[in-house]
Amino acid sequence: MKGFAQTPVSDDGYRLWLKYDLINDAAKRQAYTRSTQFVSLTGNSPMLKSAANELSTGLQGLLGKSVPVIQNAGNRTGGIVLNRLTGPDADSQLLAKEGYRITSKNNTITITGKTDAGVLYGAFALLRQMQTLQPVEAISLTSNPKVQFRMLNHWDNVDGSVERGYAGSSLWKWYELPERVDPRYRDYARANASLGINGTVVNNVNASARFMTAEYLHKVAALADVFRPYGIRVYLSVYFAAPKTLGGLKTSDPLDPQVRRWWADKVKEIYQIIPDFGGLLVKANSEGEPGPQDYGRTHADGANMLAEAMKPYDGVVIWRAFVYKADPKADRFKAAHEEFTPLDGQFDKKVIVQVKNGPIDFQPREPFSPLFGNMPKTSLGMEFQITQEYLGFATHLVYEAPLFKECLDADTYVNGKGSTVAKIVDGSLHRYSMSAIAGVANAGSIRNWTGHPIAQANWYAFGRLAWDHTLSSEAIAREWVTMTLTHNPPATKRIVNLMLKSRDIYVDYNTPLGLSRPWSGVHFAPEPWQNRSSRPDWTAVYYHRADSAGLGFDRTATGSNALAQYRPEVRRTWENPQTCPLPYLLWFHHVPWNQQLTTGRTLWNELCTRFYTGADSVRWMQQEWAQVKPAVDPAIHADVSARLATQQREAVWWRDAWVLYLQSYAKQPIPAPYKKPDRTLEEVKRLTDVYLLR
Ligand code: GCV
Repeated sequence: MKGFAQTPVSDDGYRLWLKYDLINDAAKRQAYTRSTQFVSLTGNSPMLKSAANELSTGLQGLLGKSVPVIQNAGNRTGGIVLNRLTGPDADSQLLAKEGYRITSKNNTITITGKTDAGVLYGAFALLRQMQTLQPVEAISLTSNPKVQFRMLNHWDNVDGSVERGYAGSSLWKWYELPERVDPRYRDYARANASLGINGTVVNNVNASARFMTAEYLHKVAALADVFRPYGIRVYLSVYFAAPKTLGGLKTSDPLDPQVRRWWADKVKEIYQIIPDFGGLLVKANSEGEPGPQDYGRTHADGANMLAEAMKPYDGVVIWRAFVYKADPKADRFKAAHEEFTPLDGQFDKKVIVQVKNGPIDFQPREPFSPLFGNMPKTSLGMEFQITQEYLGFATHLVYEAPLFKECLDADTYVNGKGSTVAKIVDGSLHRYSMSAIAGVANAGSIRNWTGHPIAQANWYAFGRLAWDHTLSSEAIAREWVTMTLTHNPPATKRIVNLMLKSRDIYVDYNTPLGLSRPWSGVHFAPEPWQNRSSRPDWTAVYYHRADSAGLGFDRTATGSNALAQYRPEVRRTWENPQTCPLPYLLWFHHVPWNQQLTTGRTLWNELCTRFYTGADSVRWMQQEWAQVKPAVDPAIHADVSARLATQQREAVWWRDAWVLYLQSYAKQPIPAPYKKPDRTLEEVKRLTDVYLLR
């Protein structure tokens, strides 16, 4: 490849997308310098100080000169003015609470916000403009967040482990807190603030009651102190049975007056220790966690009890809708809808019900959850998973923005065409009083935060979409690559293209045509044959339903009829195998092996084509990545190359596992031009067994 001007220096990935390396283009630097002689702020607010310091540090790096922070520049021109509005102003009309406006006049750039947080987000937006080499002379940029609560959910445990975490251990060092505050906490906050993330749940939803003790609340308070100047509030996951286990009560029944008192006192204590505490997140009656149903009460009873305790404070209760029972006859797909829609209208105003994007569990591709659109009287929040539980951990390169967008852009038709999931989540369609979007974090203690260097882009993409779900996957990828990996245009184009294709490639070798695999012993290795567990919905065969007739889960009226949970416009398209989009086909239909699909191939041939082209495409990814070597830092390049080699090997493993296993039902040869795997099903199983060993 020609035209690489950069001399890469070794990069450990720690700085994420906030690298602030010197801009090589001297003309650009000069243009930026004209309006960055100083950063001016008025007053002493910690958030404005964060904004000013970030600008000063960022510009020093980008422009190679020091940029002083001054108090109240008055009439001085040639710098950046942080303008926190204190009264009505022409710009107030344009701005939401946390929005910002960036304008330029007489070589002076003004960043206006109605709140300190708005100014802080504007500061990061201006830096982003320069990091991506956009002109700023005539800048006029107004941006408001579309969603109110933009949060990370950490599934981090008291012992430092992270459930479904693949990037080292927890960022939070509970045994050192509150006295020792790792400097990394601040960088975590900076990274989130740069995206507009304004909340973080620091502990796992499979929660320990320990977080409700004064001992731990003081540790959490130390984190809150670091996050506050970056506009981030802390939230805690709740162990619903804490009144019993911690409070020594006989029950945790949400209608019991003593239990209610216990929670009211506990919440009061929390706010005494953390005055701007964000709220409580609850996983109840799900996967063995305690909850209100243990006492014959509903999810609404449980959530409303906590809402009552929160009433005196500016905080919320986030109640998860991820529930399913071990009923051998039930379809897990339908569970959340069945349990929650009858409760619509019963939740307190302070409650947000947080719904996973799909009806099952963060699969590589799922249709949108039928709860979206069916709870008009309850503020529904979105839960995405950034950490790659089902997307190859931290070894497979999968850029998730297309997955997030596919769900957000899906049309529920609930109020006619254009009733997208995004419009439900941002609250506009049903006029929700609150809106929320959460991402299960992929950050851990590994130096580069996410293990796979490209997985940083998933954190980035989540944050950018949480702020503005109309951004395109491509635009976000381009921004991230430019800020993080290279300024070289041909290399950027190549990497962005690779990222955009990566999710479909993964789906092709992992779960094509709407296959799913929610449970296997390790959540890592292929195990489509897995048919034994304590409950049926924790087996693989429950989901794919392969038999001698065909493959897939019949969710039409002849099967579980889960499709009835969707609006007729959606249902009609999906219930007919001829019109059902191929990516969702096996989610809804048990399709005969010899059924001809819209591609002109039979199901069996199409499956083989997908598995083989998917696995082959990883080789293409390797080749593309090799091409950008001169434009990317050598350490990062080598890291991604090595992970791609693992991905290639494992993609073939997934392919072989599925085709050999399914072949035992389809009883057909692997179609030309594909070669049959050079190992047997038994050999593939033995490899999986390795990962099942304790
Ligand atoms: C935190 C899946 C994951 C669990 C996770 C659960 C949830 O089942 O495998 O690790 O538990 O989802 O979202 O609650």
